[in-house]
Amino acid sequence: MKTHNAKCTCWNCPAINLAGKVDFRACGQSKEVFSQGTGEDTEAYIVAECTRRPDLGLYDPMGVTFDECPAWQSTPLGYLLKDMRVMILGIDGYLGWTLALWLGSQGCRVCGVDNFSRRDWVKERGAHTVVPISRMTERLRAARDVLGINIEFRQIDILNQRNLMREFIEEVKPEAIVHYGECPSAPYSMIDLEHASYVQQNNVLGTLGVLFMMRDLVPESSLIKLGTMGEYGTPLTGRPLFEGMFPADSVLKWGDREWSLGGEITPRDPVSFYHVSKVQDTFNVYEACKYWWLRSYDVMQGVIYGVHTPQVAADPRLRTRLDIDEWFGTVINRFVAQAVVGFPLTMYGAGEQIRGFIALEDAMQCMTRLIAHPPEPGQYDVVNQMSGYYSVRHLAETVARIASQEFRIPVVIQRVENPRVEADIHPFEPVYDRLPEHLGFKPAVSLEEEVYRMLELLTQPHVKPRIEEKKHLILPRTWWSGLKKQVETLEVVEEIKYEPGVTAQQP
Ligand code: USQ
Repeated sequence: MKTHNAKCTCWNCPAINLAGKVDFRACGQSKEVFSQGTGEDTEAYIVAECTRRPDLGLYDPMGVTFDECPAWQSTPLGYLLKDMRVMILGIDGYLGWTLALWLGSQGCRVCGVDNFSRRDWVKERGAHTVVPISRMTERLRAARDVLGINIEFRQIDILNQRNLMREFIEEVKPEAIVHYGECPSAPYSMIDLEHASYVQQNNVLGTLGVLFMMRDLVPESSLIKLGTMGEYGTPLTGRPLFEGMFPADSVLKWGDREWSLGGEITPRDPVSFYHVSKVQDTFNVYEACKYWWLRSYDVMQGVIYGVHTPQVAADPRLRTRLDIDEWFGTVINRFVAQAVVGFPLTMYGAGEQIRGFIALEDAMQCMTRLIAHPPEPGQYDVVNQMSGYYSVRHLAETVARIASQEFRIPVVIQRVENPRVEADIHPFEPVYDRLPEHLGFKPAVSLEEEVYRMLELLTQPHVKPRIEEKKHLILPRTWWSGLKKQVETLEVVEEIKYEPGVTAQQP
């Protein structure tokens, strides 16, 4: 079977220790230097020692491929290291919990940390997850009883309890660390100075601590760090949004002179103080890879949406959270909830803003493929993780159409004042080739399918009243300008009524 990582070698594998006649943690050294000479006679040679197969002794790290190594096992998502130890930071969140169950069912040994701050932020705003979720102890028990997955959990604050974090990493020696442990909300970071400072400190300094711990304790482990497509902004020139770095053949032209831009980090133009924190992370992670030869994928994820994976749907106690308030609800999740309770869908401004999107289940597939294909020592790499891009108007119309035609819910779409400072009419050309072309990602869920699944869940009697209860938190009141008022309706755009006689069926 041809898989995306079959020909990776021990050079990529986190289960090795590197040794050799060279200061291989110094910056600027490349694989080529070592592959040229592996003999005693050369100045720069490097050897590997396998922590899983110590019987191999010292050997050439490029000599064994994943498809030759018995520690790497073939799965539908590529070769995966047997019982791979994966640590998830932010394991109690929307993505973290979903990934824990997903990876557990792929055979990984999953552990994770969380300080439950997502639950606290949402509570602070007076909101709640509309899909009920269990306490962590209940979640862990259900994972074991229903799915046979044992997850090792520690309640740790990454930023303020660095000693505990250090001890846990030392104890587990994770082979991959997935970092979801940040505050993910642009509007939350724009409430006031206190919230902006909190988000930046929590995110940037929390991550910086993790980088130092990885340097000291698990330098061969890979870091899969959640960034955001919003780091790039929406440049009005229409310049493509490359995957982190300029491609090799790009050129900077000024006057009659030209320079290659290949490999340089592309310009960032974040759209909130939260997005700025992600840009700062980008540079910190990049530097750590350069100084210490850490290995990292910086995942520029589009706006996430959805409720479904086979694991979270397996039992009500395993469900992941779903927020729909102005601070923690992402746009599609909000539109579906609004449709369910007859609240006119809130398109901000012209509704022509375009963003990249990815369904929850597809995001899980991408993360697994990244974990299965660890970067090389020193490799800082970026993927744009999305499966398509749409305007906000297209999303509103899609939700309205499916709700009315399939669920007999009439839907009104409105345009409201845009509380954010963002271009609402702009070009948008994201490049998102690496995951599908190099890592075998095939989106498995269409926008329509996931909206349908969401409507199915959100219309349930144990969910719908929880949306009704928080209806007053739907209209945004956090203005980027600092204004203190609720947004007003600019226009009622469309009213889509269900057609009598149309029966519900899955698209
Ligand atoms: N929007 C509306 N109506 C709404 C909510 C949002 O028109 O009721 C618009 C916003 O103005 C924006 C777009 O929809 O243009 C997306 O907004 P969002 O709230 O869904 O997403 P955003 O604030 O960009 O942040 C979310 C996640 C964040 C992640 C980011 C990916 O909360 O963690 O980094 O998506 S991206 O947008 O690609 O930067």
